[in-house]
Amino acid sequence: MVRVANGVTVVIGLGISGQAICRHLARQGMLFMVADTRAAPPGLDDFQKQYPDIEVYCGPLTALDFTNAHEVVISPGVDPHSPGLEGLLERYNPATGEPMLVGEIALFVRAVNAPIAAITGSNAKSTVTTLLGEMASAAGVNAAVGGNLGTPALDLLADCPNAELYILELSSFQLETTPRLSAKVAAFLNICEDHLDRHGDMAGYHRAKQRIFYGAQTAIVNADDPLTWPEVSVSHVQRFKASAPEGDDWGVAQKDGELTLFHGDVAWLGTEKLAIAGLHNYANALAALAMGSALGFAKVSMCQALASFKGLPHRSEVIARVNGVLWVNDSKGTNVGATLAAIQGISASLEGKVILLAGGVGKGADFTPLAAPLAECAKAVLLFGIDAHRLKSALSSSVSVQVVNDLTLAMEIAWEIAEPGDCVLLSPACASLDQFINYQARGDAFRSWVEQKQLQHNDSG
Ligand code: UMA
Ligand code: ADP
Repeated sequence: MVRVANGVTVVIGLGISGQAICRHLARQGMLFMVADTRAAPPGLDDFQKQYPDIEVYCGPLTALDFTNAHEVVISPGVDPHSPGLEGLLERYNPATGEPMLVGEIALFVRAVNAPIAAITGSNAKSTVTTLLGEMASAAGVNAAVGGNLGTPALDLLADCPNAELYILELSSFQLETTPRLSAKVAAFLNICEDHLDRHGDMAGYHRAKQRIFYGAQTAIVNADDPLTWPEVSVSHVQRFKASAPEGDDWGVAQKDGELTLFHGDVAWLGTEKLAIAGLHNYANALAALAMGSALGFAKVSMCQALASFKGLPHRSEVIARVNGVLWVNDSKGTNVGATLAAIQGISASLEGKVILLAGGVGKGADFTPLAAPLAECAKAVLLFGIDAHRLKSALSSSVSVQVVNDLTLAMEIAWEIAEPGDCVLLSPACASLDQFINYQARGDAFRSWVEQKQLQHNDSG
């Protein structure tokens, strides 16, 4: 047994968040050590060079005795219910007034001295977080943007000490270990099955996401998705929906023959002015507008930022049109809800059929909601990765399905069967980690294959 010395904070995990937690504790002059379950966590050598006096324990958490620890701060990728951590979430810590085990965001809340705008949801977090950041910048507000996206939250405190606002994308993993966020504005965008392998079931996943509202002043919620509505009391609630608004809602409706974004009965911006497309993206725009309004941003600045926002790479990103076939990279579609949004967004304006490339790590999700929309609009589904056969069982009675070894093989088959007017869509409904380092590497592999094919095609033509 390795006994944690008296008064020492234990940082669990030496990944991106873990290292940010260490930097934060070092800045605060706290005594700390690191524990990581991996024999050789990535970045260990550099860490030890930078912090030669900090103890790093690599091995099972069950071999650690936390009795005398000051606090345990866990990385988001580690389950707080892992063996070895029993009882820590339930144990009261008299030094902090919080549980003995917390995550990085708890430390952020204690140290921050400007308001927090927080965004969670199964999908669209990064899009809305980025968009809100651009709205803040157009409105002349010095905002720091990060969290689950980009710079880890605790690094923002050091990098942007004069920020007037912190805009944080927060995952269920981060929220699960945040006792009280106290956000000025908290948005819960949508929820579909995801991360069930970690949270056990939808109830556990939903419970973690609901924590975004603890201590919030204003909640921004999806009018069409009651699971996003706060279960704790929040003074102000604003709703958005991807259809005509009711009452004071944010919504989208026809005006003078153009689909237009509305707040209540006031028209804000015609969707033809936007570079992002699809009803799901209009919902994202409305969520960001609702957040920006609650934060006091000027309407004109928000509309300006919205009109120039081109969307993020790997999210329904058009890569090329070759031989009349559209190739779209939605590698960030890592759950069923995202893939449904991509299929619906694309098939609405397609003359031909969709050829869907999907598969990877399914995280325990039920894939059957994809069957009916694919039956309507797909020519074929090409599956790869560890959960390809689970996807096949859910889809094969509705659409032509083929399991192949990897993404490259799927792209080669798609190239052969696609006809002018069709769209080859990479929207895997799964995480990438069985065959790629991350979703970006998967999307980059798709992009470079398509671009090379396009070059060959242009040369031969
Ligand atoms: N790990 C171990 N043992 C350990 C520590 C980690 O096996 O002791 C493993 C984890 O199980 C996981 C991997 O290492 O597979 C990384 O875990 P981590 O907690 O060290 O992750 P970080 O490198 O700190 O990155 C995390 C987020 N990753 C996760 O929550 C899994 C990053 O989000 C985030 O950008 C970063 O913190 C900064 O805040 C990525 C992500 O995939 C993009 N997030 C999930 C999502 O968006 O769906 C939640
Ligand atoms: P997150 O950070 O929550 O993963 P992203 O903005 O990165 O969100 O988008 C993730 C995936 O969700 C992409 O495939 C994107 O096309 C899809 N998506 C974007 N907006 C929505 C929405 N409102 N509903 C469902 N899926 C969406």
